[in-house]
Amino acid sequence: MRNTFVVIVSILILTAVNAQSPLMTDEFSHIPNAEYAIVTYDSAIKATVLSYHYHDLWDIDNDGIKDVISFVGNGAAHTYYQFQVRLSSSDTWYIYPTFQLDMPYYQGNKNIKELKESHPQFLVSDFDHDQVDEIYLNLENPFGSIPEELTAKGVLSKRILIEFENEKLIIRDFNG
Ligand SMILES: [Ca+2]
Ligand SMILES: [Ca+2]
Repeated sequence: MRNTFVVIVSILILTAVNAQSPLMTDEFSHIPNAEYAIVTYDSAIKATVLSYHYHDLWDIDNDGIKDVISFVGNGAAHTYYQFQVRLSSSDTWYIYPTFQLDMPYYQGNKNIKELKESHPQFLVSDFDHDQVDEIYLNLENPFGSIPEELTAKGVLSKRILIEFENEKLIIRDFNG
């Protein structure tokens, strides 16, 4: 009985590892930020899905432990990626279905002039110089949008900052 259990657990672990294996297909061998890319198979849409999982770079909630910023692909030919973030302080995924980008690549710091242009779409930096990083997203594309509840709170542009403040994530217009 115990052996059966071990075999089942081993199969489950192998399945999990295969599902999360980085870049095993030629199709994804030359993509940007490949070290953070994850390829999974989504049986619901019968497609290979590419996602980005930035897990060791930033501490958004300032608790001394790195948080995870993910962009989960939709598996389409022109892939759009949904933004989500897991904060270590709450161990919770915060998922934003309308925050979609087609180029969720981290390209290092950019100055304000570069940010005024259409790229990058994603950046993490300490914009307000309080020693804690904020997340910048540029959602100016056909699939990215601001949900009505945020528009009602005054988020009027598609270039936004996401920051941890008073124990929660705050979203506001980027005024660079
Ligand atoms: Ca953290
Ligand atoms: Ca800051």
